[in-house]
Amino acid sequence: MFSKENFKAAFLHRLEMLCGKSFSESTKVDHYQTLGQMIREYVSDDWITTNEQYMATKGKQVYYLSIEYLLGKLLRQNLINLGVEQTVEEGLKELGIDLGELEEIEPDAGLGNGGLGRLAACFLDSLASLNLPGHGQGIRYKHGLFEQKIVNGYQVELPEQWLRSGNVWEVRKLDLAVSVPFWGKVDTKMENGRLIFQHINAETVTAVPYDMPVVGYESKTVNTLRLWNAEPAQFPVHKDILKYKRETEAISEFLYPDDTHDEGKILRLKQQYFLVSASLQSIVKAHKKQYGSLDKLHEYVCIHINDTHPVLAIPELMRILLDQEGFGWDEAWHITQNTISYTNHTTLAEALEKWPVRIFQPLLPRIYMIVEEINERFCRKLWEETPGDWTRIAGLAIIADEFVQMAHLAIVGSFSVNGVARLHTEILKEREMKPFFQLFPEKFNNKTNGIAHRRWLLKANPKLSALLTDAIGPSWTHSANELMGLLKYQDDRSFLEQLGKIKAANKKQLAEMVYKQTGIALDTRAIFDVQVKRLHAYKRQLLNVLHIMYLYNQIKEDSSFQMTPRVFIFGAKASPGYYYAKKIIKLINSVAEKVNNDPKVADRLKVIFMENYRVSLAERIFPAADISEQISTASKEASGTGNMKFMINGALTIGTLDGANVEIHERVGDDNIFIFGLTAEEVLHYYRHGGYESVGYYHHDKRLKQVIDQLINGFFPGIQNEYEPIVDSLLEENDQYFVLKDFASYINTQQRLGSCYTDSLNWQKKSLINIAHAGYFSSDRTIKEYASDIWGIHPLQ
Ligand code: 26Q
Repeated sequence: MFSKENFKAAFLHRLEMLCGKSFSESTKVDHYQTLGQMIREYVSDDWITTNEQYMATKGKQVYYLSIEYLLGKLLRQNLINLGVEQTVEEGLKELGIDLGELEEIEPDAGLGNGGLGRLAACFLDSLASLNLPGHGQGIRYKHGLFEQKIVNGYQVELPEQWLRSGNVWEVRKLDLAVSVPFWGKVDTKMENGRLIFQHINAETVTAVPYDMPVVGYESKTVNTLRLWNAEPAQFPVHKDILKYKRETEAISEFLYPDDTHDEGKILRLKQQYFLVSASLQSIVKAHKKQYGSLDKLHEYVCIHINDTHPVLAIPELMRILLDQEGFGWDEAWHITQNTISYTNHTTLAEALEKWPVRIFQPLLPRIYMIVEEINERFCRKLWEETPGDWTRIAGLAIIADEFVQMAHLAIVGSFSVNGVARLHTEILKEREMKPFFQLFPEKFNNKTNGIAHRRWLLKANPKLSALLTDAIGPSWTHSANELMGLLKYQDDRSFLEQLGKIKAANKKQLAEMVYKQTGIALDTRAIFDVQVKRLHAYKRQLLNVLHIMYLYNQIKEDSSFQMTPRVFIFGAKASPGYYYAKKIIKLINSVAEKVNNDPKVADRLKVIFMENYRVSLAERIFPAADISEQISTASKEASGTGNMKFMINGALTIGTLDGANVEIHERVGDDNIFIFGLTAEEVLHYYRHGGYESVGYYHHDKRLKQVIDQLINGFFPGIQNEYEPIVDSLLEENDQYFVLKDFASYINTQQRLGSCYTDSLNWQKKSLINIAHAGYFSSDRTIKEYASDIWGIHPLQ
């Protein structure tokens, strides 16, 4: 069927057709484009068939709405999922082409900031691989998350350009374009005794879908990721055409590079409504074409909103049902509430979205009216329950103090609200969303996050994957739980040694890359201790840095000090406007410079900051890690998913009992993870009682006093006031994230971990136990839970 010889002939033929050159004149870029086209063509039959089957079987389908998809590269993953990786790799090799080099040409699709966007990408993989009818909808940002350069230790942001040479995976579908209205006003009139609402004088934007195939792993299913592009309408009615064109195109120009702070920028709200309105129009159109009306929409369609960013799906669906389809309020509300489900990804107050009415109302006048009506009916209900209790009602209201509370709208307008790890869901129910939980206990549920193990293990770590398949057979690629079969090797010396050799080989590969980029040579016998994630105060990269400074001081001052050699690796982007996060990046680089240039510590310490952390870099880092740093202030990290990617690659976690770390700990047991620090309950207790006295810790712990003083006493050559804000955050502002409080516990645990590492066989056993238990954290498990408990969708046979 798909033989190597056929592939080679087809490839050469296609190359000539596409590039109009002979093979000898062609470039790597030509080869990449050619291969990409071939794959897309190879997929297209199954893509069409999948859609036809969804139509024919009339099963329920889910649409996942997300403002972010952090896809990374697609070439090799698609080849793997289609089961042709080996044939293609060998065929290309015979033509003198290295598949690895073609992979380098593909830019990362970086349409997301971090965890939330990557989760959406992992979910798409699992949906298709499980033959589930689930599609994604998002925005086709012209520029994904900024590219990070480090200049003189500081982060500098450059615009990302993933579409520069086109995108081989997408199909533009102009015939499916829809228009999205902004501004203008709402006109009311009576028609046949009914009040009719019309949005007039609107400025409309054309939303053009670009569809990307989502190929299931060794399955015939090809689902769709639909990304919307904003374009000027064909016949704009606008005074200033250039201004209109500029403003229109701006909607899908940039991804907002912030993963927490809700800045309340109008363009962000435009993006959200643009995504929602275009998606709903296309969903409704398809549904009506098949079923004629929307009265049973909720029986055939589920619309899932990834955080509150697409929450306008609720009033938008109401608008369609009321204004276009002529439903009465109660029926429209019934359909809407039973169609929408919602995931919360945070409890950080500053990340909870709220929009000022003065921005919302003029931009989306009809949508605002509907939100007002939803709010009024909801508040009336509250009033009937507790008449006169205005404090309660104001606390729950969707619109209060001239702000629209997006999370409140999401909870009231959906049938399911879920958190992303057990602890996170409990905190939502018991604290952050407690009054809502009391109102709607049946809506709340937990869905612990997961990762696409076929990307983060099978693709990212081919050596380990081959060993696993040798040991337990290939079925783990479909059913990650099969990894438990590894446990029978936990005392098999030769197996553990092989595991160790693979880790060493992966570390060597990473070290080579680091050497090429920085000229710094790493000792691969050292512990590779890694913290890669967005930079945020609550994630406490600072705690990690202070520990490194402490180690440095010990080596310098105490000639008898013993430690296992360490390489500390960081990767992190800071939101461009996040002053404090940028300071921490500079600090990491200052520490790196100090440490890496001091011959006295050279045999024991190295610090590496890897520029431009992104999906494709992550795929090289996780397989090479010995230690996974998951050290957020307990209660702050909703789940974390990097923790799972490290675990499945055999790294051991040092972490707090936060997010999904709690569930990792529960599975691997005390002996196979390094837990330290305050618990979530303790942290929340301190917050309720006004925090703790950080200054006392500074004065009473010499080690701590020394490293904090070094931030401002000239320890870093040529740097004077740079780190004053960090010191202030720890002492003047009373250390909101408990860095000082957890310091002693952290360094003790690090010390214990270091000794533990020297018993290599025992370490490999712990590593094996982690890999074996990581199967639970496959997004296949997560998606099966969403499918059965929330969405009510079933696999295609
Ligand atoms: C909101 C309004 C305006 C501008 C930006 C935003 C915005 C954008 C992105 C707010 C939040 C995000 C992303 C949040 C995120 O990534 N959260 C992470 O989600 C992961 C998947 O559930 C969890 O594992 C992490 O714990 C959580 O931090």
